Amino acid sequence: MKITLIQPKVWKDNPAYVLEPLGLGYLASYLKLKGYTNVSVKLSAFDSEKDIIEDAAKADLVGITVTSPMMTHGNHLAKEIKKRNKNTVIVFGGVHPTACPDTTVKGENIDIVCRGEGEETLYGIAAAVEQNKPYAGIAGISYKIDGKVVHNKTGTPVDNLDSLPYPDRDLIRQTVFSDYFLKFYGRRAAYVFGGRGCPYQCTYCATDSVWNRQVRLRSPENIIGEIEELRRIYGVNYINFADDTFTVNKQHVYDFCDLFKKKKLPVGWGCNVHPRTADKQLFKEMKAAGCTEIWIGVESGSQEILNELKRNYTIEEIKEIFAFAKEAGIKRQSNFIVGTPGESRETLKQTEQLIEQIKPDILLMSLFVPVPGSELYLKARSDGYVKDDMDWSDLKLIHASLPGTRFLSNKELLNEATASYKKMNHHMRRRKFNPIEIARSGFHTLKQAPLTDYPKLVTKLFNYLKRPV
Ligand code: B12
Ligand code: SF4
Repeated sequence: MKITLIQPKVWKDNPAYVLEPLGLGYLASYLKLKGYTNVSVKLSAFDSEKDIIEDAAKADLVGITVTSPMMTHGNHLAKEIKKRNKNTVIVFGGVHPTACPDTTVKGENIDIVCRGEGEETLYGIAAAVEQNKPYAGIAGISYKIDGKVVHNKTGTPVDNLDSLPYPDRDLIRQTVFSDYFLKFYGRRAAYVFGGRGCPYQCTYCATDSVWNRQVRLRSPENIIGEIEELRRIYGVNYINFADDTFTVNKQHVYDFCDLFKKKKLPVGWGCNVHPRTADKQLFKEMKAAGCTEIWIGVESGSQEILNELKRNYTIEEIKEIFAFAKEAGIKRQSNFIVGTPGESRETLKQTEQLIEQIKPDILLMSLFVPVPGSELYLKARSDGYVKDDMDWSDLKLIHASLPGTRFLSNKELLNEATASYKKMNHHMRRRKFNPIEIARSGFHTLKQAPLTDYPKLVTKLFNYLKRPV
């Protein structure tokens, strides 16, 4: 039985912006564990469309992973595959189909939608396809019988994450992605998912549609085993934890740091932190165990907006957490969303003020988009601003098709946001040529890199310094 798994492109005019598809890596290794060894993974970022379609058309089962902006290309691939082989069973999975199972499965070239976690579900589908059995007993899927959509009962999330095999890194081409990180960020990095589920309920976030709010964590031994493998086989020297909130359970982080230190792994790491889940002591431990940077979704400098987004912290807590991380010597990346429904000139000003006060080391600002799976998406849909079957590939970081906020028209919002970004970027540029910071970060990178990576790192440094400011 041949199975092909595919990662489509993201946006129409910007096909990149994908990283290693961990989800497909998990699905592939789980299928192999269960005896389905003829599995290939095709990545639109690297494989030609012809190659992907031809390979998939020879498969008995095709699995396509999609976030919302991948839907357009995912649908296109499904159509081309079905044109060549109408008997191939095509399954869509990932956050978009999970959030919008009805509209997704109505697509004429999609046979099944997987809702939520996919390992056990895809295995169930593979067994049914192989034995030509009905899909009735497979939990977590939606499909059609005589054109009518049927939703089977919801699947049970994997309780013991340590029972899952590590993602198949060869099939998802870890080396290529790690090389990309080395070229652009000076370190051979890989994504690792240390736990599933987030207890918070931020209104702009879609993550709980796949993972729900119940947090499940892999043991420190299991996570570190994966990191050792990444180091040994792929030469990885930096881990980006993709967990929604790596610090969700402090004791777990302490245990992880203890083991990391005992193993003396020459690997750095970074993770997402929710301000309510960390403190001074935790940051010190994390730093001692190799954490070099944290990413904090601050989102806004306005307390009203934070409350409206159900962010669950105060501006004071933000300031405190940034100060703690600085004291521990951890780089702080702050993410802000501009243009959520309550945004006004005043709240934008408050955001600028907060940025000046917390002085993040890396600043990211993006424009609000109500993504499927989030509470704000449901609101925008009931207000008629977005439709389930709209062309999601039009949604970009800076995009102009939304109606604006309660206080600013779309045009005003874009003008204000652009001005604000320029101002803030200027603040970041002032920090960019701080020689102490350059020396510190250069030393850190060299400490973690194998000697063979040194030439590339020197070229990277020159390019960085040459870049116009
Ligand atoms: C890492 C990450 C990224 C990386 C790229 C990841 C990649 N592989 O390309 C970067 C930083 C580039 C990124 C960018 C963006 N991201 Co992002 N990202 C994530 C994050 C944090 C982790 C993804 C991950 O690795 N998960 C781990 C794997 C194991 O899970 P998985 O892929 O979902 O797979 C499981 C199931 O979904 C299912 N499954 C998945 N595919 C399939 C296929 C089949 C056939 C089956 C049966 C099952 C199945 O089974 C898998 C195993 O259980 C998630 C949040 C989250 N916690 O998931 C957001 C998330 C996916 N991102 C999101 C968004 C909005 C974006 C951006 C649009 C942001 C922006 N405005 O630029 C872009 C879009 C780029 C893109 N690739 O789609 C949203 C998606 C919402 C939506 N409706 O699409 C999420 C959910 C974040 C959120 N809080 O809302 N992202
Ligand atoms: S934004 Fe972060 S903290 Fe909030 S629900 Fe999503 S993953 Fe959890």
